[in-house]
Amino acid sequence: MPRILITSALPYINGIKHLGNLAGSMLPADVYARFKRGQGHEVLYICATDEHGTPAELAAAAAGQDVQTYCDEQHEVQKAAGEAFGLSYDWFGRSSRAPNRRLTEHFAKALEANGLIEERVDRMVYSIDDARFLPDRYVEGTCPHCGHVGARGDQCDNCGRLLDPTDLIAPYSAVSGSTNLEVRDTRHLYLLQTKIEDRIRAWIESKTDWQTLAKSIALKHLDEGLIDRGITRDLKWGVPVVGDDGGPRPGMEGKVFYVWFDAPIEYIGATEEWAQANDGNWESWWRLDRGADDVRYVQFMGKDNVAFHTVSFPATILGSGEPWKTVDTLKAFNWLNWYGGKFSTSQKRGVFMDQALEILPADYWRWHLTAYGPEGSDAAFTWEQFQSTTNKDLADVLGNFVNRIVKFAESKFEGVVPDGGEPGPLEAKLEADVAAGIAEATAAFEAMEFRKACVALRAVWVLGNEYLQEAAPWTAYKTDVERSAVGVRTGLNLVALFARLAAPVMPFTAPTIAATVGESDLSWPTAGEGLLDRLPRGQKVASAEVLFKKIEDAQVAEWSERFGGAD
Ligand code: B3M
Ligand code: ZN
Repeated sequence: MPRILITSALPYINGIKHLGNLAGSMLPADVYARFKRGQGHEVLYICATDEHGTPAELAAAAAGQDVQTYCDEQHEVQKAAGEAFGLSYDWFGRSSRAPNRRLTEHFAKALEANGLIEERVDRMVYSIDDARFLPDRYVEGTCPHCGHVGARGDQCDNCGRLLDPTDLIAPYSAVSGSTNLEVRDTRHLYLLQTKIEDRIRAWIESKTDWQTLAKSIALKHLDEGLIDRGITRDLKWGVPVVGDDGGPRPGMEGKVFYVWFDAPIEYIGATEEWAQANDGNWESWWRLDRGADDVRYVQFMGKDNVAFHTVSFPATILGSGEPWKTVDTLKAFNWLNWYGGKFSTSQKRGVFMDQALEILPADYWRWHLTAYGPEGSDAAFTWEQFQSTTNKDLADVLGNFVNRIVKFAESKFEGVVPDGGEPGPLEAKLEADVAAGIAEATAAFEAMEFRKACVALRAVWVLGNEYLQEAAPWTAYKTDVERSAVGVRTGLNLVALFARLAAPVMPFTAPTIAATVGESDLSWPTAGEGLLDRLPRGQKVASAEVLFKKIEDAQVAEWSERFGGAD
């Protein structure tokens, strides 16, 4: 059984994430981690806050705080939000911690030793009014490729192209809005991606099992032709560029590594943080020469992050010439939109992670965002759809089934799993159908096709409802108590099974469901376990309070008012 290493794109430190960020990386990574743990795999799920660079500096300035204080606070905020959503990170680190600094310096040295780093004098945008260089997001303007207004200096949000600040048309300072800019010379380190383009392409082409989204983005960037990239910036906040003596590298005083150079290295750095705190061995997860060859490494991210993970980070890792573990499967997600448009903090459009939990428990969101997430294409969140899926899938199909059968066992079978009676053809058919449904859900989770997996889960829940409809233990009870006992016993066993099936997506509710039939096993089920007759006869059952409350129209109206809706 391989060990499974999972990372989700590291959320920027600049404020709490919205549901789109959650749906496109952290949540599916968590569902997959839980699924794999449920199968008995050893799993290490790593995430961290991405704390360096212009986004952090700009957000701290806007909050009127120094960057360190801002990052300290925001890290705690994001960590707490993740926990509240049940994101089962084995470690949630910080890219500003010591292991990442050490590793970033290490990779830069290894790349330089391999002739892949060069000092160049670069022409950078300088703001006369702000008296500073304006790297990356410090400058905004019009995208030269698609004409999008408000493109940032590092990347266009509209067409996804990576940009250089000097590419922008009609640039202005994001600090002051000033257009009093000029281009000045400044010295920087360049990563010579052109020299390893062929190796990166060969590596990408070897990924024959990747889904189209990730692979096509990677190949598009390679086909456009790689350029050598500046990996340092004129900023104060970040990993300083040091020389051989450990002091500032001559000519590079006051410069730091580019945030996208050190951020992916934090996947490794955070694993080292985890190891330090847990007496673990981080190298056994990351170094092929230290036992990592049984590791399967899966990355989760939104599509805007794919280029950095299929070109820039591999350039660092492969270019080091050292035996690092590289990603085996990259699972990319499209956008979750808010109705027709984007989530927007300033325009009060969309729900952020902390607000979501103020209005409903995590599992409602987790189910909706997994079952109807932006997987094969962009998806739109609407309150109306959220209401409908919650009420149907969770309240009517799953919750209702559990309550109905457990309550009946309480009222007619003394609150225990009844003995007596023999399963017949109805149960045999159910067993076969359920086994097929589990196989389908398992295959979909294995393939990281989450929407499909949820369709399969729901289909199994529906089978349960159909079975109860046909077996009708409440009717049978009047004439044939043994027959009724079989129906109830089978139904209670289905409850235990449904809890196990729900566990990866709904980790808060699954234990409650299991507990109604006296169980706590939430491992992932396999057919052939005698799934419909596993509960000890006589085991106590007890109904829970309503598992899922229906969302009322009045709530939809209230939330649309507060967070934005159809208009
Ligand atoms: N922080 C971008 C983002 O939050 C970036 C991901 C880093 S992954 C190493 O979308
Ligand atoms: Zn563009």
